[in-house]
Amino acid sequence: MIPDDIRASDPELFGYLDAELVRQNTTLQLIASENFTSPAVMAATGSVLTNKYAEGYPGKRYYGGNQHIDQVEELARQRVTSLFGAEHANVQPHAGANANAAVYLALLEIGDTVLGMSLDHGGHLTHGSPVNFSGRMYRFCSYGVSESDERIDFDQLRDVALRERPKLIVAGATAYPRRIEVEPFRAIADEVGALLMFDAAHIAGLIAGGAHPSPVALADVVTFTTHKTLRGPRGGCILTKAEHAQAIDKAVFPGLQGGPLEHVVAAKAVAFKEAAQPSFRTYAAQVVTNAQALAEALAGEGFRLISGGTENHLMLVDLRPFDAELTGKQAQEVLDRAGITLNRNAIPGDPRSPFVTSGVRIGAAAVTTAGMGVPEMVEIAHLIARALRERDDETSLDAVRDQVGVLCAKHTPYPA
Ligand code: DSN
Repeated sequence: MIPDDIRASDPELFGYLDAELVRQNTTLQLIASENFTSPAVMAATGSVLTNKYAEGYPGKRYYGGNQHIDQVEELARQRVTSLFGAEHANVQPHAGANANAAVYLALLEIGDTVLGMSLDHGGHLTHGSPVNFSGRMYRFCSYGVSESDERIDFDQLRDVALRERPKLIVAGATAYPRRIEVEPFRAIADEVGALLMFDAAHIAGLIAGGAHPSPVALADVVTFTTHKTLRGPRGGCILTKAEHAQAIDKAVFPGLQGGPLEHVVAAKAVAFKEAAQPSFRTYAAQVVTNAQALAEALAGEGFRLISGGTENHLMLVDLRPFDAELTGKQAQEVLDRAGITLNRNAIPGDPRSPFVTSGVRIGAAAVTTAGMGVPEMVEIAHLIARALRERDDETSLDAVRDQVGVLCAKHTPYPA
């Protein structure tokens, strides 16, 4: 993918990029927040737009020479508002964390109370973790999943909201395998007079593709990343009601960020167009079908699925019924050796530390992009189980890695 003359100009650096391409093409990518972008998205990301400063917004820039940049950013805004049926969009956040920070900056004062999902039940660092700016600058309280069904506990959420009277409620998660309906969040927010932000980072592609319900009509603000199920470049985006548009734009720039990454904004525009195609609806539905097939096959191998399964692109796997001694950390390391990439993840009520964990998180978005379907999901479950069961036997791990190679050779994301 890298032209020979460019590779020759810096063999050391481009050698690493070549090696990463081989890794992505020949091993299984099951990290739930990753995907494979199209060559068009990568072409925009690697374009001349990386050279341009464009602080401000279309028509209101602090630098000259932005006539084409304005067209690019306006196109991105139009495409994303049309894709999600939103009143206003800010496409400049460099990442999901920046998008969330900008919303807090726009809607809150330092020290205001916010209610978000706790990190150890599937929330995100920016939903109030004490080690994150969110938990240090705002008074976060949290809700989680219920012990009985491991789904969001709306009774608890309402109790906490009534007691703490948050100014903002944050819906959304990074490790939650069920659909998140916006209606109960809206009802509780209205009851306590709170604003509602929906962090759709993980499921934006499922929403765009019609596989999940959209929170856009009922949430005051929706944030998301463009590189997970939405399959665009790494970056963030904010959709908002018109009444918050000015505050959100001011919070992103000049409040939080300097010059926007317009090459990434261009790549976002490409991804928004791709996500509006009928084929993306087929993709989003297949992601959910594949995740469910993988979850079912893993259950058949003796793993326990948090909440009993999945309704989105990811699953959280409790390793303990499969092998009480096996930690998430060990599983991640063993599977890496076998060519299967995923991440350890705390499960609700995990007795082990977040660095060790009793679970792993698995996503189907990237392997679905690579063209895999239900039969491959069943095979992947067998390969995961075999690698973990026979983890002390290097010959077995080599055999699994060979089978992974065969699978990836049939479904290569970036063929030569
Ligand atoms: N790091 C992302 C994830 O893996 O879910 C969230 O920011």
